[in-house]
Amino acid sequence: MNTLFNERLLQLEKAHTALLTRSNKKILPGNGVFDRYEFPVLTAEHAPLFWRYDLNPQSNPYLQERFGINAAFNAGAMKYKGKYVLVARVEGYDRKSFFAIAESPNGIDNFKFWDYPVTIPQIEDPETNVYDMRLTSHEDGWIYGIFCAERKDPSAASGDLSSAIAAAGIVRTRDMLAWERLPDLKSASQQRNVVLHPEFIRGKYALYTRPQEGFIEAGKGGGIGWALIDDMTHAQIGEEKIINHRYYHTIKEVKNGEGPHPIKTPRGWLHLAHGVRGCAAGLRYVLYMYMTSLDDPSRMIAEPAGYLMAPVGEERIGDVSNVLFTNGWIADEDGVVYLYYASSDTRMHVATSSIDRLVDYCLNTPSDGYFSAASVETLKKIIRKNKEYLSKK
Ligand code: M1P
Repeated sequence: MNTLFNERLLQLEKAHTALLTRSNKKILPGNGVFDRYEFPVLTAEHAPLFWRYDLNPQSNPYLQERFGINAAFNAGAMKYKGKYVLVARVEGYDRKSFFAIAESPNGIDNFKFWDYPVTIPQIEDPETNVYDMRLTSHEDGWIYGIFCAERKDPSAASGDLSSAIAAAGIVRTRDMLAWERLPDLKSASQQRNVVLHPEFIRGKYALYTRPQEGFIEAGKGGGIGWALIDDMTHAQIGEEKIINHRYYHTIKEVKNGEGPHPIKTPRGWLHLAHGVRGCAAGLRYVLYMYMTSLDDPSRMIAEPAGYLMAPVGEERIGDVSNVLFTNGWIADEDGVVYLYYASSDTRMHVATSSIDRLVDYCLNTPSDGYFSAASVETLKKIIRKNKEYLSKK
């Protein structure tokens, strides 16, 4: 009998069960737009013990970890068979990411990984790394997953082992178990953060894109793009226009990218995105929102100034610190919105809101005046309105 093995296993099981069954609590009073929760919803430690350990005392007498999980973040999300499902970017100690599905009965806690990770079929030119899947249950009947497929830059100088090329990989499924691989999106530029709109637009598929000049830099990319595609089985970008621009001295001056696909509301499409700016500490990633028109989802109708969410507390720290990133949200039938976001490329969190609250936020939050003087005027207007109201009370 291997006492060391058995004792360690008991301890590991106890800690794992406690983590997976921990209830999550809303942090109140919040800011009226959304509510954060006390605990992250998915972390590296949520990975099943039978992924990380060889559980046979004969072949693993010290009960050592054999397959370390470094992080679980940037998850696509959808409601599937009544469960809140995340398709997370899980990263091993070997730096490779893969996709794994975790589900929860209520969307805010008790997330549990399915037994096996997702098998993404390889294409002729296999990618080195995959990440950041956006899920779209399209009106054509398929569930699509669009992700970043990263390959070593074939034109990198000898000795340069970092330069890479980002392309949009595409898979589709009907049951979340078997995934059919389609050819990568053909695009004149590199692409990351590509998202499929859930409805046909004039009989075509519509993609939110993020043209970029290099692997890291968006450069002259301009912002979040929009392109209509004839056939998802041979997706190719022809005309691409920028629908959400970047501007000097804003939260998205360096780059931005669509988050999950937009949510349809009676007042327009609600969009969630990330914006990036530079500072002395490096890049700072925050989440922001905008709205587009119901009759033309590529036409902006509202954009509040600045960010919706920026990293706070523990969210600020991780493998890539000062980052919030999102590629998944779920709008329930009762109007509650579960906004899933990752912090610092390390862990997943949830915030909840509602369609009505988010529409109110988008339509009634002042937009960016692009100058300090304009911000002062906006603030003075709010103060005067409050003073007037309060004096009459
Ligand atoms: O490290 C922060 C994020 O960087 C990239 O996002 P973007 O393409 O906008 O720069 C992605 O690699 C993303 O996965 C990562 O979270």
